[in-house]
Amino acid sequence: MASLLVAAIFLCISFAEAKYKIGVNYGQLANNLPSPAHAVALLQSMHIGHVKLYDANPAILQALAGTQITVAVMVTDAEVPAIAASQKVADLWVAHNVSAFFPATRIRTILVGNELLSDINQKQTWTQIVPAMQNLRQALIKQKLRHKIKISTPLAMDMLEGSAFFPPSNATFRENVRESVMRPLLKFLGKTRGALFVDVYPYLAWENDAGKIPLGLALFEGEYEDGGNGLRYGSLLDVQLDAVAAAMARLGFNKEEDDEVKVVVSETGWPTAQGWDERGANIHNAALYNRRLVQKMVAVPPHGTPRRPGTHIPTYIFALFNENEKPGPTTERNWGLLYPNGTRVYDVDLTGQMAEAAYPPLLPAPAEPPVGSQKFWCVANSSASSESLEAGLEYACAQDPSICAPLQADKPCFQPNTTLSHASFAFNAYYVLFKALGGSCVFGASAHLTTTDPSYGSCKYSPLVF
Ligand SMILES: *[C@@H]1O[C@H](CO)[C@@H](O)[C@H](O)[C@H]1NC(C)=O
Ligand SMILES: *[C@@H]1O[C@H](CO)[C@@H](O)[C@H](O)[C@H]1NC(C)=O
Ligand SMILES: *[C@@H]1O[C@H](CO)[C@@H](O)[C@H](O)[C@H]1NC(C)=O
Ligand SMILES: *[C@@H]1O[C@H](CO)[C@@H](O)[C@H](O)[C@H]1NC(C)=O
Ligand SMILES: CC(=O)N[C@H]1CO[C@H](CO)[C@@H](O)[C@@H]1O
Repeated sequence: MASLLVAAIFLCISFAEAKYKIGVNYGQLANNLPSPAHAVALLQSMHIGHVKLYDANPAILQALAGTQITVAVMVTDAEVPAIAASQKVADLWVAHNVSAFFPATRIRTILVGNELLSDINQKQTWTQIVPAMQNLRQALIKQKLRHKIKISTPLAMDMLEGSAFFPPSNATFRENVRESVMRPLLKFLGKTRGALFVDVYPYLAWENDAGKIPLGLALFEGEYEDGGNGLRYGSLLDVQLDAVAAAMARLGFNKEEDDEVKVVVSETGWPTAQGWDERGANIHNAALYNRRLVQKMVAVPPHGTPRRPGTHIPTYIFALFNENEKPGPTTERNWGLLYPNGTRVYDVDLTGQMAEAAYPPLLPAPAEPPVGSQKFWCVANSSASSESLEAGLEYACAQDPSICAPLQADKPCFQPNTTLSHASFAFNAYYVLFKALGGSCVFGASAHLTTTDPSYGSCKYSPLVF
Protein backbone atom coordinates (compact mmCIF):
# COMPACT_ATOMS: atom_id res chain seq x y z
CA MET A 1 0.00 0.00 0.00
CA ALA A 2 2.79 2.39 0.96
CA SER A 3 4.62 1.67 -2.27
CA LEU A 4 1.42 2.22 -4.22
CA LEU A 5 0.99 5.56 -2.52
CA VAL A 6 4.54 6.57 -3.32
CA ALA A 7 4.07 5.47 -6.92
CA ALA A 8 0.82 7.44 -7.15
CA ILE A 9 2.54 10.55 -5.89
CA PHE A 10 5.28 10.14 -8.49
CA LEU A 11 2.68 9.80 -11.22
CA CYS A 12 1.17 13.11 -10.14
CA ILE A 13 4.59 14.73 -9.97
CA SER A 14 5.54 13.70 -13.48
CA PHE A 15 2.39 15.29 -14.91
CA ALA A 16 2.50 18.30 -12.63
CA GLU A 17 6.21 19.09 -12.85
CA ALA A 18 5.99 20.58 -16.31
CA LYS A 19 4.92 24.17 -16.50
CA TYR A 20 2.89 23.52 -19.61
CA LYS A 21 0.35 20.74 -19.88
CA ILE A 22 -0.12 20.02 -23.55
CA GLY A 23 2.09 17.54 -25.34
CA VAL A 24 2.86 17.08 -29.00
CA ASN A 25 4.00 14.25 -31.27
CA TYR A 26 7.29 14.99 -32.95
CA GLY A 27 7.20 12.77 -36.04
CA GLN A 28 10.02 12.93 -38.53
CA LEU A 29 8.74 11.27 -41.69
CA ALA A 30 9.84 14.22 -43.77
CA ASN A 31 12.91 15.41 -45.66
CA ASN A 32 12.53 19.11 -44.91
CA LEU A 33 12.31 19.44 -41.13
CA PRO A 34 14.33 21.91 -39.07
CA SER A 35 17.25 20.74 -36.95
CA PRO A 36 16.47 19.22 -33.55
CA ALA A 37 17.78 22.38 -31.84
CA HIS A 38 15.47 24.55 -33.94
CA ALA A 39 12.55 22.18 -33.33
CA VAL A 40 13.13 22.33 -29.57
CA ALA A 41 13.17 26.13 -29.71
CA LEU A 42 9.83 25.95 -31.50
CA LEU A 43 8.42 23.59 -28.83
CA GLN A 44 9.43 26.10 -26.18
CA SER A 45 8.03 29.09 -28.03
CA MET A 46 4.72 27.24 -28.38
CA HIS A 47 4.58 26.44 -24.63
CA ILE A 48 4.57 22.72 -25.18
CA GLY A 49 5.19 20.76 -21.98
CA HIS A 50 5.62 17.22 -23.29
CA VAL A 51 6.94 15.62 -26.45
CA LYS A 52 6.48 12.13 -27.78
CA LEU A 53 9.01 10.65 -30.19
CA TYR A 54 8.68 7.65 -32.51
CA ASP A 55 12.13 6.39 -31.57
CA ALA A 56 14.90 7.48 -29.24
CA ASN A 57 16.69 9.76 -31.68
CA PRO A 58 19.91 10.77 -29.88
CA ALA A 59 20.18 14.20 -31.54
CA ILE A 60 16.66 15.10 -30.42
CA LEU A 61 17.17 13.74 -26.91
CA GLN A 62 20.35 15.79 -26.71
CA ALA A 63 18.60 18.92 -27.94
CA LEU A 64 15.92 18.47 -25.25
CA ALA A 65 18.51 18.28 -22.46
CA GLY A 66 18.21 21.03 -19.90
CA THR A 67 14.69 21.99 -20.97
CA GLN A 68 11.56 21.53 -18.85
CA ILE A 69 9.95 19.45 -21.58
CA THR A 70 9.21 15.85 -20.58
CA VAL A 71 9.81 13.15 -23.16
CA ALA A 72 8.23 9.86 -24.22
CA VAL A 73 10.67 7.71 -26.20
CA MET A 74 9.62 4.75 -28.30
CA VAL A 75 11.03 1.29 -28.87
CA THR A 76 10.55 0.84 -32.61
CA ASP A 77 8.39 -2.07 -33.78
CA ALA A 78 11.43 -3.90 -35.11
CA GLU A 79 13.17 -3.77 -31.71
CA VAL A 80 10.25 -5.33 -29.80
CA PRO A 81 10.93 -9.06 -30.40
CA ALA A 82 14.55 -8.91 -29.21
CA ILE A 83 13.65 -6.90 -26.10
CA ALA A 84 10.83 -9.32 -25.27
CA ALA A 85 13.18 -12.26 -25.68
CA SER A 86 16.17 -10.97 -23.76
CA GLN A 87 16.63 -9.12 -20.49
CA LYS A 88 20.12 -8.23 -21.65
CA VAL A 89 18.82 -6.51 -24.80
CA ALA A 90 16.29 -4.61 -22.68
CA ASP A 91 19.05 -3.53 -20.28
CA LEU A 92 21.16 -2.28 -23.18
CA TRP A 93 18.21 -0.46 -24.71
CA VAL A 94 17.58 1.44 -21.50
CA ALA A 95 21.29 2.12 -21.03
CA HIS A 96 21.77 3.49 -24.58
CA ASN A 97 18.50 5.24 -25.15
CA VAL A 98 17.39 6.38 -21.70
CA SER A 99 20.11 6.40 -19.02
CA ALA A 100 22.59 8.04 -21.37
CA PHE A 101 20.34 11.12 -21.53
CA PHE A 102 18.73 11.03 -18.09
CA PRO A 103 18.21 13.19 -16.02
CA ALA A 104 19.31 16.15 -18.19
CA THR A 105 16.65 15.10 -20.67
CA ARG A 106 13.42 14.55 -18.78
CA ILE A 107 12.52 11.15 -20.18
CA ARG A 108 9.37 10.03 -18.37
CA THR A 109 7.89 7.33 -20.58
CA ILE A 110 9.09 4.41 -22.68
CA LEU A 111 6.57 3.29 -25.29
CA VAL A 112 6.82 -0.18 -26.78
CA GLY A 113 6.06 -0.17 -30.52
CA ASN A 114 3.59 2.02 -32.36
CA GLU A 115 -0.01 0.81 -32.77
CA LEU A 116 1.25 -2.76 -33.08
CA LEU A 117 -2.22 -4.24 -32.58
CA SER A 118 -3.41 -2.43 -35.72
CA ASP A 119 -1.06 -4.33 -37.99
CA ILE A 120 -2.03 -7.88 -38.82
CA ASN A 121 1.43 -8.35 -40.38
CA GLN A 122 2.92 -7.81 -36.92
CA LYS A 123 0.65 -10.39 -35.33
CA GLN A 124 3.60 -12.38 -34.01
CA THR A 125 4.67 -9.33 -31.97
CA TRP A 126 1.30 -8.87 -30.23
CA THR A 127 2.05 -11.27 -27.41
CA GLN A 128 5.60 -9.92 -27.17
CA ILE A 129 4.45 -6.44 -26.14
CA VAL A 130 3.89 -7.17 -22.45
CA PRO A 131 7.03 -9.33 -22.06
CA ALA A 132 9.03 -6.47 -23.63
CA MET A 133 7.43 -4.05 -21.17
CA GLN A 134 8.31 -6.37 -18.28
CA ASN A 135 11.93 -6.63 -19.38
CA LEU A 136 12.18 -2.86 -19.76
CA ARG A 137 10.66 -2.51 -16.30
CA GLN A 138 13.34 -4.82 -14.86
CA ALA A 139 15.97 -2.74 -16.63
CA LEU A 140 14.55 0.44 -15.08
CA ILE A 141 14.54 -1.18 -11.64
CA LYS A 142 18.21 -2.16 -12.00
CA GLN A 143 19.11 1.35 -13.08
CA LYS A 144 17.04 2.89 -10.25
CA LEU A 145 14.72 4.62 -12.68
CA ARG A 146 11.51 2.78 -11.90
CA HIS A 147 9.94 5.67 -9.99
CA LYS A 148 10.88 8.18 -12.66
CA ILE A 149 9.88 6.44 -15.85
CA LYS A 150 6.67 4.68 -16.87
CA ILE A 151 6.20 2.11 -19.58
CA SER A 152 3.26 1.74 -21.96
CA THR A 153 2.37 1.06 -25.61
CA PRO A 154 0.25 3.30 -27.85
CA LEU A 155 -2.82 1.62 -29.33
CA ALA A 156 -5.37 2.76 -31.91
CA MET A 157 -9.16 2.59 -31.58
CA ASP A 158 -9.15 -0.65 -33.56
CA MET A 159 -8.27 -2.29 -30.24
CA LEU A 160 -12.08 -2.33 -29.88
CA GLU A 161 -14.19 -5.09 -31.43
CA GLY A 162 -15.25 -3.90 -34.86
CA SER A 163 -13.53 -0.58 -34.05
CA ALA A 164 -17.00 0.19 -32.65
CA PHE A 165 -17.64 2.85 -30.04
CA PHE A 166 -21.40 3.53 -30.40
CA PRO A 167 -22.82 3.25 -27.83
CA PRO A 168 -19.64 3.60 -25.77
CA SER A 169 -21.10 1.57 -22.89
CA ASN A 170 -21.27 -1.42 -25.24
CA ALA A 171 -17.63 -1.39 -26.36
CA THR A 172 -15.38 -4.37 -25.85
CA PHE A 173 -11.80 -5.22 -26.77
CA ARG A 174 -11.22 -7.19 -29.94
CA GLU A 175 -11.63 -10.88 -29.32
CA ASN A 176 -8.23 -11.72 -30.85
CA VAL A 177 -6.34 -9.54 -28.35
CA ARG A 178 -8.70 -9.39 -25.35
CA GLU A 179 -7.24 -12.14 -23.18
CA SER A 180 -3.90 -12.58 -24.93
CA VAL A 181 -2.80 -8.93 -24.85
CA MET A 182 -5.24 -6.51 -23.23
CA ARG A 183 -5.69 -8.33 -19.94
CA PRO A 184 -1.96 -8.78 -19.23
CA LEU A 185 -1.29 -5.25 -20.49
CA LEU A 186 -3.88 -3.71 -18.16
CA LYS A 187 -2.58 -5.82 -15.28
CA PHE A 188 0.92 -4.53 -15.93
CA LEU A 189 -0.29 -0.92 -16.19
CA GLY A 190 -2.34 -1.25 -13.00
CA LYS A 191 0.56 -2.73 -11.08
CA THR A 192 3.02 -0.09 -12.25
CA ARG A 193 0.53 2.81 -12.03
CA GLY A 194 1.03 3.34 -15.72
CA ALA A 195 -1.53 4.56 -18.23
CA LEU A 196 -3.12 3.12 -21.36
CA PHE A 197 -1.89 5.21 -24.30
CA VAL A 198 -4.68 5.64 -26.82
CA ASP A 199 -4.50 7.26 -30.26
CA VAL A 200 -7.95 8.80 -30.65
CA TYR A 201 -9.03 10.51 -33.84
CA PRO A 202 -12.55 11.95 -33.87
CA TYR A 203 -11.62 13.27 -37.34
CA LEU A 204 -11.11 9.78 -38.75
CA ALA A 205 -14.19 8.39 -36.99
CA TRP A 206 -16.35 11.19 -38.37
CA GLU A 207 -14.78 11.14 -41.84
CA ASN A 208 -15.46 7.42 -42.23
CA ASP A 209 -19.09 7.86 -41.27
CA ALA A 210 -19.91 11.46 -42.10
CA GLY A 211 -23.41 10.47 -43.23
CA LYS A 212 -24.28 9.41 -39.69
CA ILE A 213 -22.05 11.31 -37.28
CA PRO A 214 -22.61 15.09 -37.15
CA LEU A 215 -19.46 17.16 -37.65
CA GLY A 216 -20.40 19.18 -34.55
CA LEU A 217 -19.96 16.13 -32.33
CA ALA A 218 -16.40 15.75 -33.63
CA LEU A 219 -15.79 19.46 -32.98
CA PHE A 220 -16.93 19.47 -29.30
CA GLU A 221 -20.31 21.02 -30.04
CA GLY A 222 -22.60 18.03 -30.35
CA GLU A 223 -25.04 16.14 -28.22
CA TYR A 224 -25.30 12.41 -27.86
CA GLU A 225 -26.85 10.22 -25.20
CA ASP A 226 -25.65 6.68 -24.52
CA GLY A 227 -28.85 4.62 -24.41
CA GLY A 228 -27.04 1.97 -22.39
CA ASN A 229 -26.42 4.11 -19.30
CA GLY A 230 -27.96 7.53 -19.99
CA LEU A 231 -24.61 9.36 -20.00
CA ARG A 232 -24.65 12.48 -22.15
CA TYR A 233 -21.79 13.45 -24.45
CA GLY A 234 -20.78 16.71 -26.09
CA SER A 235 -17.88 15.30 -28.07
CA LEU A 236 -16.87 12.31 -30.12
CA LEU A 237 -13.54 12.36 -28.28
CA ASP A 238 -15.32 11.63 -24.99
CA VAL A 239 -17.45 8.95 -26.67
CA GLN A 240 -14.30 7.23 -27.93
CA LEU A 241 -12.46 7.56 -24.62
CA ASP A 242 -15.41 6.17 -22.68
CA ALA A 243 -15.69 3.28 -25.12
CA VAL A 244 -12.13 2.37 -24.14
CA ALA A 245 -13.03 2.81 -20.45
CA ALA A 246 -16.07 0.54 -20.90
CA ALA A 247 -13.94 -2.12 -22.57
CA MET A 248 -11.50 -1.92 -19.66
CA ALA A 249 -14.36 -2.15 -17.16
CA ARG A 250 -15.60 -5.28 -18.94
CA LEU A 251 -12.26 -6.91 -18.07
CA GLY A 252 -12.63 -5.80 -14.46
CA PHE A 253 -10.24 -2.85 -14.54
CA ASN A 254 -12.41 -0.30 -12.84
CA LYS A 255 -14.04 -1.96 -9.88
CA GLU A 256 -12.40 0.39 -7.46
CA GLU A 257 -9.92 3.20 -7.68
CA ASP A 258 -6.93 0.85 -7.48
CA ASP A 259 -8.03 -1.16 -10.51
CA GLU A 260 -8.75 1.82 -12.71
CA VAL A 261 -6.08 2.24 -15.33
CA LYS A 262 -5.64 5.85 -16.37
CA VAL A 263 -5.77 6.90 -19.99
CA VAL A 264 -3.40 9.13 -21.92
CA VAL A 265 -4.40 10.49 -25.33
CA SER A 266 -1.16 9.68 -27.11
CA GLU A 267 -2.27 11.09 -30.47
CA THR A 268 -5.17 13.27 -31.53
CA GLY A 269 -5.54 16.13 -33.97
CA TRP A 270 -7.14 17.36 -37.16
CA PRO A 271 -5.63 17.63 -40.65
CA THR A 272 -5.70 20.81 -42.72
CA ALA A 273 -5.57 19.58 -46.33
CA GLN A 274 -7.19 16.70 -48.17
CA GLY A 275 -7.53 14.70 -51.37
CA TRP A 276 -10.74 14.53 -53.42
CA ASP A 277 -11.93 11.52 -51.52
CA GLU A 278 -11.60 13.02 -48.06
CA ARG A 279 -13.67 15.65 -46.31
CA GLY A 280 -13.53 18.15 -43.47
CA ALA A 281 -9.76 18.55 -43.42
CA ASN A 282 -9.27 22.30 -43.43
CA ILE A 283 -7.79 25.03 -41.27
CA HIS A 284 -11.18 26.12 -39.96
CA ASN A 285 -12.04 22.71 -38.49
CA ALA A 286 -8.49 21.97 -37.37
CA ALA A 287 -8.22 25.25 -35.47
CA LEU A 288 -11.59 24.70 -33.77
CA TYR A 289 -10.71 21.13 -32.85
CA ASN A 290 -7.30 21.81 -31.39
CA ARG A 291 -8.29 25.02 -29.59
CA ARG A 292 -11.25 23.30 -27.93
CA LEU A 293 -9.22 20.18 -27.23
CA VAL A 294 -6.57 22.21 -25.42
CA GLN A 295 -9.13 24.12 -23.36
CA LYS A 296 -10.81 20.88 -22.31
CA MET A 297 -7.57 19.13 -21.44
CA VAL A 298 -5.97 21.95 -19.43
CA ALA A 299 -9.12 22.85 -17.46
CA VAL A 300 -8.75 23.06 -13.68
CA PRO A 301 -10.39 21.16 -12.12
CA PRO A 302 -10.12 18.62 -14.96
CA HIS A 303 -13.22 17.81 -17.01
CA GLY A 304 -12.49 14.14 -17.52
CA THR A 305 -15.20 12.30 -19.46
CA PRO A 306 -18.84 11.49 -18.55
CA ARG A 307 -17.74 8.05 -17.36
CA ARG A 308 -14.65 9.31 -15.55
CA PRO A 309 -15.48 12.87 -14.55
CA GLY A 310 -12.77 14.97 -12.96
CA THR A 311 -9.81 12.92 -14.23
CA HIS A 312 -6.85 14.62 -15.86
CA ILE A 313 -6.13 13.19 -19.31
CA PRO A 314 -2.59 13.95 -20.48
CA THR A 315 -2.76 14.70 -24.21
CA TYR A 316 -0.28 14.73 -27.09
CA ILE A 317 -1.47 16.52 -30.22
CA PHE A 318 -0.57 14.98 -33.56
CA ALA A 319 1.60 16.51 -34.84
CA LEU A 320 4.28 19.12 -34.49
CA PHE A 321 5.09 19.30 -38.23
CA ASN A 322 3.45 18.43 -41.52
CA GLU A 323 5.38 15.34 -42.65
CA ASN A 324 5.86 15.17 -46.42
CA GLU A 325 7.11 11.59 -46.55
CA LYS A 326 4.11 9.96 -44.87
CA PRO A 327 2.44 7.51 -47.25
CA GLY A 328 -1.32 7.24 -47.75
CA PRO A 329 -4.00 9.85 -48.41
CA THR A 330 -3.29 13.60 -48.57
CA THR A 331 -4.47 14.19 -45.00
CA GLU A 332 -1.60 12.03 -43.72
CA ARG A 333 0.89 14.68 -44.76
CA ASN A 334 -1.10 17.55 -43.25
CA TRP A 335 -1.62 16.97 -39.55
CA GLY A 336 0.96 19.52 -38.41
CA LEU A 337 0.59 22.53 -36.16
CA LEU A 338 3.60 23.86 -38.07
CA TYR A 339 4.85 23.86 -41.62
CA PRO A 340 8.39 22.49 -41.84
CA ASN A 341 9.73 26.06 -42.00
CA GLY A 342 8.39 26.63 -38.47
CA THR A 343 5.46 28.86 -39.48
CA ARG A 344 2.18 28.05 -37.77
CA VAL A 345 -0.49 26.52 -40.00
CA TYR A 346 -3.10 28.28 -37.81
CA ASP A 347 -3.24 29.96 -34.43
CA VAL A 348 -3.70 27.83 -31.37
CA ASP A 349 -2.77 28.84 -27.85
CA LEU A 350 -1.45 25.63 -26.32
CA THR A 351 -1.73 26.98 -22.79
CA GLY A 352 -5.51 27.08 -23.27
CA GLN A 353 -5.69 30.53 -21.68
CA MET A 354 -6.95 32.32 -24.75
CA ALA A 355 -10.74 32.45 -25.11
CA GLU A 356 -12.10 31.24 -28.42
CA ALA A 357 -13.62 34.66 -29.13
CA ALA A 358 -10.22 36.33 -28.72
CA TYR A 359 -8.74 34.71 -31.85
CA PRO A 360 -8.98 36.55 -35.14
CA PRO A 361 -11.93 35.23 -37.17
CA LEU A 362 -11.27 32.03 -39.15
CA LEU A 363 -12.08 31.77 -42.82
CA PRO A 364 -15.18 29.58 -43.14
CA ALA A 365 -14.64 25.90 -43.99
CA PRO A 366 -14.96 25.39 -47.76
CA ALA A 367 -18.33 24.00 -48.85
CA GLU A 368 -18.25 20.28 -49.63
CA PRO A 369 -20.56 18.09 -51.71
CA PRO A 370 -23.12 16.15 -49.64
CA VAL A 371 -22.19 12.65 -48.49
CA GLY A 372 -23.02 10.08 -51.19
CA SER A 373 -23.24 12.58 -54.04
CA GLN A 374 -19.99 11.70 -55.83
CA LYS A 375 -18.46 8.63 -57.46
CA PHE A 376 -14.75 7.95 -57.75
CA TRP A 377 -12.65 5.22 -59.27
CA CYS A 378 -8.99 4.51 -58.64
CA VAL A 379 -6.91 3.73 -61.72
CA ALA A 380 -3.27 3.07 -62.55
CA ASN A 381 -1.21 5.92 -63.97
CA SER A 382 -0.18 5.02 -67.54
CA SER A 383 3.19 6.74 -67.08
CA ALA A 384 4.08 4.78 -63.94
CA SER A 385 6.97 2.32 -64.25
CA SER A 386 6.05 -1.30 -64.85
CA GLU A 387 7.95 -2.22 -61.65
CA SER A 388 5.77 0.03 -59.50
CA LEU A 389 2.60 -1.17 -61.26
CA GLU A 390 3.58 -4.78 -60.72
CA ALA A 391 4.42 -4.14 -57.07
CA GLY A 392 1.07 -2.41 -56.56
CA LEU A 393 -0.79 -5.18 -58.37
CA GLU A 394 0.84 -7.83 -56.24
CA TYR A 395 0.08 -5.90 -53.05
CA ALA A 396 -3.58 -5.31 -53.96
CA CYS A 397 -4.19 -8.94 -54.96
CA ALA A 398 -2.70 -10.14 -51.67
CA GLN A 399 -5.10 -8.07 -49.53
CA ASP A 400 -8.25 -10.03 -50.35
CA PRO A 401 -9.00 -12.97 -52.69
CA SER A 402 -11.97 -11.13 -54.22
CA ILE A 403 -9.80 -8.28 -55.54
CA CYS A 404 -8.07 -10.08 -58.41
CA ALA A 405 -10.58 -12.88 -59.06
CA PRO A 406 -11.99 -11.07 -62.16
CA LEU A 407 -8.44 -10.93 -63.60
CA GLN A 408 -8.14 -14.72 -64.02
CA ALA A 409 -7.71 -15.98 -67.59
CA ASP A 410 -11.36 -16.98 -68.08
CA LYS A 411 -12.80 -13.89 -66.34
CA PRO A 412 -14.16 -10.62 -67.83
CA CYS A 413 -11.26 -8.32 -66.85
CA PHE A 414 -8.38 -10.54 -68.06
CA GLN A 415 -8.29 -8.83 -71.48
CA PRO A 416 -6.42 -6.69 -72.25
CA ASN A 417 -3.73 -8.86 -70.70
CA THR A 418 -1.43 -5.98 -69.68
CA THR A 419 0.06 -4.94 -66.37
CA LEU A 420 -1.49 -1.48 -66.73
CA SER A 421 -5.01 -2.80 -67.23
CA HIS A 422 -4.73 -5.43 -64.51
CA ALA A 423 -3.20 -2.92 -62.08
CA SER A 424 -6.04 -0.46 -62.72
CA PHE A 425 -8.67 -3.05 -62.00
CA ALA A 426 -6.92 -4.31 -58.87
CA PHE A 427 -6.16 -0.81 -57.54
CA ASN A 428 -9.82 0.14 -57.85
CA ALA A 429 -11.13 -3.08 -56.29
CA TYR A 430 -8.69 -2.69 -53.39
CA TYR A 431 -9.57 0.97 -52.92
CA VAL A 432 -13.33 0.40 -52.87
CA LEU A 433 -12.96 -2.47 -50.40
CA PHE A 434 -10.44 -0.86 -48.08
CA LYS A 435 -11.12 2.89 -48.18
CA ALA A 436 -13.18 2.79 -44.98
CA LEU A 437 -10.33 0.95 -43.26
CA GLY A 438 -7.74 3.53 -44.26
CA GLY A 439 -6.85 2.21 -47.74
CA SER A 440 -5.99 4.88 -50.26
CA CYS A 441 -5.52 5.38 -53.99
CA VAL A 442 -1.77 5.93 -53.94
CA PHE A 443 0.24 2.73 -54.66
CA GLY A 444 3.56 4.49 -54.54
CA ALA A 445 2.25 7.32 -56.76
CA SER A 446 1.32 4.85 -59.53
CA ALA A 447 -2.45 5.34 -58.96
CA HIS A 448 -4.82 8.28 -59.10
CA LEU A 449 -8.53 8.99 -58.71
CA THR A 450 -10.86 9.64 -61.61
CA THR A 451 -14.52 10.60 -61.93
CA THR A 452 -14.76 8.74 -65.26
CA ASP A 453 -16.04 5.17 -65.04
CA PRO A 454 -13.22 2.92 -66.40
CA SER A 455 -15.56 -0.06 -66.94
CA TYR A 456 -15.47 -1.68 -70.39
CA GLY A 457 -17.43 -4.52 -72.03
CA SER A 458 -18.37 -6.93 -69.30
CA CYS A 459 -15.51 -5.77 -67.02
CA LYS A 460 -17.21 -3.64 -64.39
CA TYR A 461 -15.36 -1.36 -61.99
CA SER A 462 -17.31 -0.65 -58.77
CA PRO A 463 -17.39 3.03 -57.85
CA LEU A 464 -16.49 4.45 -54.48
CA VAL A 465 -19.62 6.36 -53.53
CA PHE A 466 -18.42 9.39 -51.61
C1 LIG B 1 -23.84 -4.32 -28.15
O1 LIG B 1 -22.89 -5.32 -28.48
C2 LIG B 1 -23.47 -6.56 -28.82
C3 LIG B 1 -22.35 -7.57 -28.98
O2 LIG B 1 -21.17 -7.01 -29.47
C4 LIG B 1 -24.29 -6.37 -30.08
O3 LIG B 1 -24.87 -7.61 -30.45
C5 LIG B 1 -25.37 -5.34 -29.81
O4 LIG B 1 -26.09 -5.10 -30.99
C6 LIG B 1 -24.76 -4.05 -29.32
N1 LIG B 1 -25.81 -3.13 -28.91
C7 LIG B 1 -25.93 -1.95 -29.49
C8 LIG B 1 -27.03 -1.09 -28.93
O5 LIG B 1 -25.20 -1.55 -30.36
C1 LIG C 1 6.40 28.50 -44.66
O1 LIG C 1 5.77 27.50 -45.46
C2 LIG C 1 4.41 27.77 -45.77
C3 LIG C 1 3.84 26.54 -46.50
O2 LIG C 1 4.68 26.12 -47.50
C4 LIG C 1 4.32 29.04 -46.59
O3 LIG C 1 2.96 29.31 -46.90
C5 LIG C 1 4.92 30.19 -45.78
O4 LIG C 1 4.91 31.36 -46.56
C6 LIG C 1 6.34 29.87 -45.36
N1 LIG C 1 6.79 30.91 -44.43
C7 LIG C 1 8.00 31.43 -44.50
C8 LIG C 1 8.32 32.46 -43.48
O5 LIG C 1 8.82 31.07 -45.33
C1 LIG D 1 1.37 10.02 -63.44
O1 LIG D 1 2.75 9.83 -63.22
C2 LIG D 1 3.56 10.87 -63.74
C3 LIG D 1 5.02 10.43 -63.59
O2 LIG D 1 5.30 10.01 -62.28
C4 LIG D 1 3.24 12.15 -63.00
O3 LIG D 1 4.02 13.22 -63.50
C5 LIG D 1 1.77 12.48 -63.18
O4 LIG D 1 1.42 13.61 -62.43
C6 LIG D 1 0.90 11.31 -62.77
N1 LIG D 1 -0.47 11.56 -63.14
C7 LIG D 1 -1.47 11.56 -62.26
C8 LIG D 1 -2.83 11.86 -62.80
O5 LIG D 1 -1.30 11.31 -61.06
C1 LIG E 1 -0.74 -12.70 -70.34
O1 LIG E 1 0.41 -11.85 -70.24
C2 LIG E 1 1.51 -12.48 -69.60
C3 LIG E 1 2.60 -11.43 -69.42
O2 LIG E 1 2.83 -10.76 -70.63
C4 LIG E 1 1.98 -13.66 -70.45
O3 LIG E 1 3.05 -14.30 -69.81
C5 LIG E 1 0.82 -14.63 -70.61
O4 LIG E 1 1.20 -15.70 -71.49
C6 LIG E 1 -0.40 -13.93 -71.17
N1 LIG E 1 -1.51 -14.88 -71.17
C7 LIG E 1 -2.36 -15.02 -72.19
C8 LIG E 1 -3.39 -16.12 -72.07
O5 LIG E 1 -2.31 -14.29 -73.17
C1 LIG F 1 14.58 3.51 -30.98
C2 LIG F 1 16.04 3.83 -30.93
O1 LIG F 1 16.43 4.95 -31.21
N1 LIG F 1 16.81 2.84 -30.54
C3 LIG F 1 18.26 2.97 -30.40
C4 LIG F 1 18.68 2.56 -29.00
O2 LIG F 1 20.08 2.48 -28.92
C5 LIG F 1 20.67 1.56 -29.81
C6 LIG F 1 22.13 1.50 -29.47
O3 LIG F 1 22.66 2.77 -29.35
C7 LIG F 1 20.40 2.01 -31.23
O4 LIG F 1 20.96 1.09 -32.16
C8 LIG F 1 18.90 2.08 -31.45
O5 LIG F 1 18.61 2.57 -32.73
